[in-house]
Amino acid sequence: MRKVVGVAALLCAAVLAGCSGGGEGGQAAAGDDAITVGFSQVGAESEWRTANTRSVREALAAPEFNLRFSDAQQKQENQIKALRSFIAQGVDVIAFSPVVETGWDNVLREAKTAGIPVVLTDRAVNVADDSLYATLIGSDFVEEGRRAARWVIEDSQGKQGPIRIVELQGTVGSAPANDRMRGFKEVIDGDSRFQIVRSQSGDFTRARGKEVMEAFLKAEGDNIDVLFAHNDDMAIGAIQAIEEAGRKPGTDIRIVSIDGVRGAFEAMKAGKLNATVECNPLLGPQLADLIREVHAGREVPKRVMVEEGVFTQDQAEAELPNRKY
Ligand code: GYE
Repeated sequence: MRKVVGVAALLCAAVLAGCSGGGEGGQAAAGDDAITVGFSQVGAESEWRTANTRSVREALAAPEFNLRFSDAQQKQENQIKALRSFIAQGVDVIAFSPVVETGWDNVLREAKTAGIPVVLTDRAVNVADDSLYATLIGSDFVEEGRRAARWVIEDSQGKQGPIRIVELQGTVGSAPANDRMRGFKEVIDGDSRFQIVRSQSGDFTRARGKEVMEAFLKAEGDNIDVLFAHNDDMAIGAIQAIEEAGRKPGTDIRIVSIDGVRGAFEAMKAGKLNATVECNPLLGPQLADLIREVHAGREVPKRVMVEEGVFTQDQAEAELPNRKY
């Protein structure tokens, strides 16, 4: 690995806009037998992602690791470029959080041919051949969608239908958007009072969440009872849109979202968000363990799940000081 470091640094500078090493100012340098990891992150679209990046950087630190970090800015083409660059650099292990599920077969085959194991983190891929990656560490997004729907049903006890729901989807084609939508619908479809009247992507960002909610409000007027947002950031953007439209978020429109970031707990404390389903971004330590294992050539489980729960307004104040993201 040592010999290719010069080339790697060059490639890094030339090919990857967001590429940076792990050893930033004042930190220890990577040791001689450090594991060189190429990590391609989705972007910086949400509070969840920021916490996830921090956790990964901390866990894959020098001297044990030599981290090459690249930010894809939510674009698959950037990620494919980054992965090809990591292959050219001859990194020991590639880890990445795929922006979308499909379109990975070719580049993953290239990694396999080069003998570089791939660890998926956070989001899944849809490939014909499962042996193209070693393992996936991440949350059960389908279950998160089900949990959000179960909360809506519980919250609507004694209410008569029709109960009109709008849905803010995550990034189109991403595993969390596909799975959360599926899990939510599966449970909601079991109760005939509910109708999902609008469902559109807000790309997991506050700005888009606000814009799309504005469009929903324009189209549906006062006929929206519930908002289900695939992440907290979009819910927070939507809360602003609802307030600007002169309605009361959390009261006139009941809101459930996913992640459990600090901003969601603050919004719950203020009575504007009703519930958040936890999705833990602090995957760094478990990711580091899996990287150690695959690098040592040991067998790892194909799927590693993250444990998480659901929080409501009445728990927000007590739970807030415990939140680590
Ligand atoms: O829920 C959202 C982020 O992939 C689980 O991506 C992650 C999702 C998370 O942008 O906030």
